[in-house]
Amino acid sequence: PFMKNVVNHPLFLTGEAKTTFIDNSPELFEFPQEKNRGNKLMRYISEITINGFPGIDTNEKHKYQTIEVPSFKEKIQIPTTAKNILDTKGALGVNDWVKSQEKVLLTDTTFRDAHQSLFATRMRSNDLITGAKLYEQALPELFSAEVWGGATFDTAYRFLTEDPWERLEEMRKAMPNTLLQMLLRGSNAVGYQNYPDNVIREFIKESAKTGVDVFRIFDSLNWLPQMELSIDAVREAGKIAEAAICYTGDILDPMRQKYSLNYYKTLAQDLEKAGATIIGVKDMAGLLKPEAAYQLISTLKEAVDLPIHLHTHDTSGNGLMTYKRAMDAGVDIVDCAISSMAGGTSQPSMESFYYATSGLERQPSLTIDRVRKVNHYWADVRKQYDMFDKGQKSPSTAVYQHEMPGGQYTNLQQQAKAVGLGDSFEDVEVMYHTVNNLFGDIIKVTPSSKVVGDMTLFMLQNGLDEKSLFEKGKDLDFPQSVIKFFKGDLGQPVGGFPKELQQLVLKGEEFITDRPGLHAAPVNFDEVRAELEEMMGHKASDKDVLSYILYPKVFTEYLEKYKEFGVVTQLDTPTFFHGMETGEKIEIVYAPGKSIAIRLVQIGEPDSEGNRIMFYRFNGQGREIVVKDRS
Ligand code: 3PY
Ligand code: ZN
Repeated sequence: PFMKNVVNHPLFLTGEAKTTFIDNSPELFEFPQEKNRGNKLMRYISEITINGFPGIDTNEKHKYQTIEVPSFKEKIQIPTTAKNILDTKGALGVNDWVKSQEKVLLTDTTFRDAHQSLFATRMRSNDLITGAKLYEQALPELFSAEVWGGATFDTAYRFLTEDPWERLEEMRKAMPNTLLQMLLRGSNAVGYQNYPDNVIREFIKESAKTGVDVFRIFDSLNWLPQMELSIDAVREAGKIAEAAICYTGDILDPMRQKYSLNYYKTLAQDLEKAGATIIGVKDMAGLLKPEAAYQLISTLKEAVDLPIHLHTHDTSGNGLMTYKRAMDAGVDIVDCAISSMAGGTSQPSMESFYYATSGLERQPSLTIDRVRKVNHYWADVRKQYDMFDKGQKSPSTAVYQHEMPGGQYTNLQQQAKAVGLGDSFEDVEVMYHTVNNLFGDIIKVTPSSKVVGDMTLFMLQNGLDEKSLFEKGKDLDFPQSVIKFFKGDLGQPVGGFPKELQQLVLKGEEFITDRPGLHAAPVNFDEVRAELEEMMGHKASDKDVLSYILYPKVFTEYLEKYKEFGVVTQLDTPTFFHGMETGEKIEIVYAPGKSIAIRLVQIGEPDSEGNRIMFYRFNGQGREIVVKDRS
C-alpha cells in the first residue's frame, strides 16, 4: 500500500516531489486498514455525538476525568491458588482444598454481578480488563472472580457492541492464576428461555475451553430437571459444577413455609446426588436474614458433604450480618464486591467484611492495602457510568416485600423508563409483589423474574389490578414471556401453576409438565453455520454460531453495528457513551504500540435532509464524516 500511495501522490505525479516529500506527507503511512478503522470509529463518534447513546438523556462529557490505573512495583509471591489446584488436581481436588481451609474464602463479583446490579450491566470490557490485570498482584487470595454469564452476555452485544467471548478470552489472559466463574442459568444458558440440550452442551464446552473454571448453575424455578444436564456437561469438561439453590421467602416466618428449611435441605441433597462439586446458595434478592443464614448453612453443612458457597445482595443493608452468621455456621466461601462497587443492590463490601471479621480465626485473607488501591480504580470507573447508576442510594428493607433480585433492579428500571413508567418505580415494586402472589409465590430470578417484571409493566401500562385482570383477561394479549412461562417452557414452579390464571393466559393453548428439553429438537449446527456464513459473508467461528443460536436477533444486530462501526471496545468510556466535544482530541491505542489520534474540529449545520458534516483531524489529516441528525 505504501508504494502505491507514493506513486499516485499528486506531488509525485507532477514531478514536484522533493527529498522532504515523505516527511511532510504523513498520509503516505496511513495504511488502508488503519484508515478503515479510523473512518468507522469516526462514524461511531459522529453518531453518538449528534444523536446520543440510547437511554442517556444528558451529555456532560467534560465532567468525566481520566482514570488512574494503579501499579504494583514490588511484586508479591503468589500463593497456591484454587486455580492452580484445579489445573493440577481437578475439580475434586478443589473440593478437598476448600474443605481443608480454615479461613473463609472470597469470590469477587465486581466484574459481573456488581455492575449488573448497580448499573444495568453496562460496564465495558475495556474497564473490566484493565481492572482484571491488577488482580494477580492485589487479590491473589481470592477463591474465584465472577466475570461472565448472567446478563453480561447479551448486554455486551446489545448495548456495548462487544463480543462477550472476546471479553472472556481477555479475562483469562489477565487472570491466569484465579478461578474464573460464570453464572449459568441451567437449561436457559445465558438467555431468557429454554434451549435444546445439544446447545447447552456445546455452550458449556466452549465456555470451559475459553476460560470458565467454575460454573454456578441454577434454575429460575429451582427445578432439578433443568439443571442436571448442565451439571453433567460441566463435569465432563473437567470444571467445577457449583449447583446453586435459589433462596426465596423466609425460613424464619412460620406463616411462609412454602420454601422451608427442609425444602432447601432436600434440594441440596438432590444436587449432591446429581453430581455437584460445590453447593451454591444464591440469595439473589438479599432475603436471607442473619439468623436464617445461620440455620440454613448449619443445616446444609450437616446434610451434604460439599463446600457451601453463599451469595447475597446487600439491598436491605443486612448483608454483612448475614455473612457473619453464615461464617459462624461454617460457610466455606462468600461473594463480595470490592467496596466502591458494593452495597445496595450489589454484594456486600469485601473490605468491610475483612475488617468486620478482625479478631476471628476465620477472617478471610486479603492484602488489604493493595485491595484499597484497586478499589480506587473501581471507584473512578464507576463514576463514568453514573447515567445508568440510578439505583437505590441507601439500604431498602422494601426488598423483603417486593423480593426483586438485585441483578434485575436497575435493568427493570431501564425497561420501565423505556415504556414511560420511569417516574413511578415504587408502583413497579408494589405491582411486582402483587404479580408474584398472582403467580403463586414463585422463585424469582432470571428468567422467571423477567416474566414477573414483564407482567408487572403490562399490568401498570394497562391500568390493571388483580380484580380487573380476571375480568378483562380473556380479551388481553399477554406478553410472550408470560405465555411461555404458563406453557411450562421454563419448567415447573414449586407447587405447580395457579390454574385459573394459567387458563386465562393460555386461552386453550397446550402446556407441558415435563422437561422442555424433551420437546426441543436438537439444533443442526452445520445448517446454522451455513446460514450464518451466508449472512456474514465469511467464515463463522463456533462461538459466533452459538451466539447466533442463543440470540439470533441480538447477534444479527450486533453484526450490523460491527460492520458499520468496527471495533469500538478500545474507545475510552466517556467517548463511547457521549461522543466528542468540538476541539477535543482523543487517542485510541488499538494494539500494543499502535494508536490513532482523532480530533473533532467542527460540527457542520444540518442540510435540508438533516445531514451534518463532521470535520475531523485523523492522525493529523483532515477527514469529513456525514451523519444524519435524527433530532
Ligand atoms: C442472572 O441470571 O443474570 C442473575 O443475576 C440472577 O441473579
Ligand atoms: Zn446475584
